Amino acid sequence: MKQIHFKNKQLNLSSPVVMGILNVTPDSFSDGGQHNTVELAVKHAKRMLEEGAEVIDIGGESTRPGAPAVSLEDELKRVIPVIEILKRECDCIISIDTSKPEVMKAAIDAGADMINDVCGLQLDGAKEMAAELAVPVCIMHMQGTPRTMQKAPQYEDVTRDIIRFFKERISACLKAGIKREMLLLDPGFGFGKSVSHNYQLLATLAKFHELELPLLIGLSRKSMIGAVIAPQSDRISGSIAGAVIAAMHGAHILRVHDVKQTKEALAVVTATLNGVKSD
Ligand code: 7PJ
Repeated sequence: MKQIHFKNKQLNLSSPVVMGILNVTPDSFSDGGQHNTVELAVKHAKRMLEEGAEVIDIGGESTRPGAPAVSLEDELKRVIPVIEILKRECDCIISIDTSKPEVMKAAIDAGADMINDVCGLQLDGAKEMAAELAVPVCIMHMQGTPRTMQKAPQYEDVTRDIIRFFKERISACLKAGIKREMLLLDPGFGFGKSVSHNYQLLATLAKFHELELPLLIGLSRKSMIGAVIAPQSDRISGSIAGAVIAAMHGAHILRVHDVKQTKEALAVVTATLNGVKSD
């Protein structure tokens, strides 16, 4: 049975798990003020936990295409108070969505359980910090940087190219002292990929199982969903379809905004996968 071991908790991956997205950026909770932002963020996290999220992924840096960089100080100011309160008040797994080694350390010290790095531990000092912190860490693939990634993404074969990238990152991480069982992989939907790359990736997701590591998938409300439905759609049903397809291909953790709807859809996936097992 596949499990992720945190410092003082475990996560069972025998059926797909929901990670709720908690963006702690001034624009995500519209009224701006610092105290209010923290309070509303905590409230939103608690709601996602009630709806069945098992992991809360806290991010203080917008990685949307073209988004401005956030200073270390601002990122810390946004995420650390939220982590401290959730740690104290909730029994959940807290993931810190960051690429900066200083934020990784401060977040884990404040009570976060795992690291989610969209830069795949490629910034200076990041893999060494992850090794020192010795917590589970998700390595995501991105072609280019958030500022440039959507310009002209190019692959020979998107899935094979990303598998090759993961093999290289896995060995760099092992060399830096990270244990293999601490690693999770994410192909990074929307990060330096055209709509067609994203759907090729989704269709062939099961190929990533050759790496024998847990797969985390995020496609919630992304432009790949918007691209194939009416432009004014809220993208919720499309995102759920994406989560269901990913889970049917064996994705272990689904990173989503709409926890309640995704949980219901995944209950049907789990029942189906159990049906396959007992056939
Ligand atoms: C992802 C992420 C993703 C992981 C973001 C958004 C953009 N982390 N952080 N995977 N996306 N691991 O949510 O639209 O796909 S930020």
